[in-house]
Amino acid sequence: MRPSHMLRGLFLAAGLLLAPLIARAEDGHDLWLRYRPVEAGAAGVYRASAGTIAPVADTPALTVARAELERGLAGLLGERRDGGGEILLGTPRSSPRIATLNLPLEAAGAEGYRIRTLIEGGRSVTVIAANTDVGVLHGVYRYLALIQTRQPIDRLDLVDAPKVRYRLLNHWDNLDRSVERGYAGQSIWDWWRLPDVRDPRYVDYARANASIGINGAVLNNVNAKSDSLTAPYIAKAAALADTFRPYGIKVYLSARFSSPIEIGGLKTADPLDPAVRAFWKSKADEIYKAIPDFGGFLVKANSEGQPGPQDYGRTHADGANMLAQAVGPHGGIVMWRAFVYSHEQPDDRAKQGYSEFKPFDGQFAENVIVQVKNGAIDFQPREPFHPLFGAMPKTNLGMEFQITKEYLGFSTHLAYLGPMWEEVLKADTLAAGKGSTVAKVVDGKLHGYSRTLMAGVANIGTDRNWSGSQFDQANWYAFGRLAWDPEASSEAIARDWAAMAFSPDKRFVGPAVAMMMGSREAVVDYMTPMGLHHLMGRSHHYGPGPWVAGGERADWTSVYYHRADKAGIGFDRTAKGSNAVAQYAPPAAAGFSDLSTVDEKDLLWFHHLPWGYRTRSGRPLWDELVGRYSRGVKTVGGMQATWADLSPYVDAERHGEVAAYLAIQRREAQWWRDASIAYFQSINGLPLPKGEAPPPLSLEAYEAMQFPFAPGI
Ligand code: GCW
Repeated sequence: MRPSHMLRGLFLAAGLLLAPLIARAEDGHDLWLRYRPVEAGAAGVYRASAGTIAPVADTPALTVARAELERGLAGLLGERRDGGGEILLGTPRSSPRIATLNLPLEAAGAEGYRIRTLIEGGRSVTVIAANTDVGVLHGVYRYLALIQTRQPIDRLDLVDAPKVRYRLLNHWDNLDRSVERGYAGQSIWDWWRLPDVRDPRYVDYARANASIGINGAVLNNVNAKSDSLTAPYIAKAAALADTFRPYGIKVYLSARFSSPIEIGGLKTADPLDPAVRAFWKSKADEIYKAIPDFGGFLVKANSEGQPGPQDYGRTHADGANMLAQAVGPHGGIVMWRAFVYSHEQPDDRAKQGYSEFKPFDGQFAENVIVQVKNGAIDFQPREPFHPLFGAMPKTNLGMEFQITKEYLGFSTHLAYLGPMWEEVLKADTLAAGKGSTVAKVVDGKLHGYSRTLMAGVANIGTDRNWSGSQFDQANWYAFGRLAWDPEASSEAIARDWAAMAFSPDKRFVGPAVAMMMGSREAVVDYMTPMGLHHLMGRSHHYGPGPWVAGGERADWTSVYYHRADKAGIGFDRTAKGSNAVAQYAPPAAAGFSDLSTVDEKDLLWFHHLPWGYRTRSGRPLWDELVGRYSRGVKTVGGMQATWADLSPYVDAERHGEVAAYLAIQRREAQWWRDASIAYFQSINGLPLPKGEAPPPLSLEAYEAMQFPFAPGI
């Protein structure tokens, strides 16, 4: 044997011996698709039914479905699985065997699946069947998730289908690879090297999305550049579309409304001008030539300085319908954002979206979806549901959530957003009687919408762990699951994620999920308790800035929102104040207006109250606020302790990373508490409640802190 061979042999032998002892280093790159081996004790049972995979028809989606199944089973159960079971996947059209089974597949719809165990000649055959190839792929991911979360798979009979038709990520990614409000590195879209170079990450991105049912991606920032609609960029988008297609994911683009001027050589972008309409029609035709299944356009118009139809005295409906007419013949849609507010408008900013859109209910084309943020201001740690939900029965309304944590501590604070989204989706608009939940608006049941949409502003970037932190992956995951089923439980989703991303061991999942479920409320407590909102540092939104005042526009300041003075605090949105409550259905408005019925979590969103106002705890408002700030900090301390205890179940790399982030969060939670208290105390002159520590620094010291390099702008 040559010495080099001998050495290699030695290393191999040593490696084999040590392998079981050394947990594989992990960096989170595999997301929830880690497919690590099932414990020896349980693996046998799984191997008995998850055996060989029958051949599939040679279509792109079925090919990736089979490959994913093989990859997942090989990881979970090993390459050799000769327990006798067989897995059969396909559609009645692609598989004669499945066709003869005559499985009821109506409930699987166009993207769902049915999984059923049959016994054929004494051996188990697991059938993963669907009406479409991509439905089969979704079924494969569900099947793998059952094993990943250690559910039984030997007697399956389940059927599932998405309740929402368009389940989209919105990337606020710029063409120079910076990401607006991105905290996970640069954009994963390497626009410069596309279309020639197709980063393998694009495939993993598609796999991750398909595994949770996301079926579309808006590639570029809503603050859009017209360049995205030029031929070279269409070709780049087409390369991504080609990569995503087998996974059932379509590409969409944000369209800048003034493109006819910037790249079309026209003098106007007036939506009623025939030349402008012709521009958009031919632009759509050009895109569909390169991307036959192009999804459509997302538009931010007449908002925060973006161009729009109002520049020409036209309406949102005029603008949206023009684009809808251009993509309609190709099957495309237009998502028109309702996030609008204007500095010329002195009215409460919370009212402006409703005021601008409600009058046009029924005037939008059938293939337009008005995309509404969950709350009326802007992705705050807590907002009451947006008053447009329930108020536009004749207009398709879609939900826009923000997965990236612009206002919840960027990627260094652990905040699981599932409960926040669930809270909004479960909120009852009372628009058509009790049970008119936001979820039922969004899934179309309440008003019979022809098209339904859930969009999430992505938290994905070039960081190895994709989302900037390990736990922020859970927000991507939860968004997909809730888009599929807006009535799902965020806690059940957290359990699945924790089991797949870390460990299915109950001793891990229980405490980890408890920590996740309380994490968003902790952020609310230490940043903006009891209905306070928009108190973050100016423009970068990093850290506390309750003192922010002056500057370009009032509704970009904190004092506009908290309205604190010597006498009290809070934004009066009742009939005595801005009367924003009147935008809700009357019973909901009454509930918010009445101090005896409004939930204390929304108290200062709707009411301006004296510092001595008696809260439900019996404490005066000021004491209650201080108590909640402190409680938030304490909760983070508890999260640190929980995480420390979980080290036996987590690889050292990820455990260390999460611990380091929690230390940042603990420090910043304390900073939030201290700076907020210092500021409000300077306004009300009140003493701190007994036992509450005074802020260690002066208010001036907090105010003087500058963060010129905060990420995400
Ligand atoms: O919250 C604000 C953000 C902007 C964003 C805007 C929007 C894309 O601070 O960065 O712009 O919302 O949703 O359009």
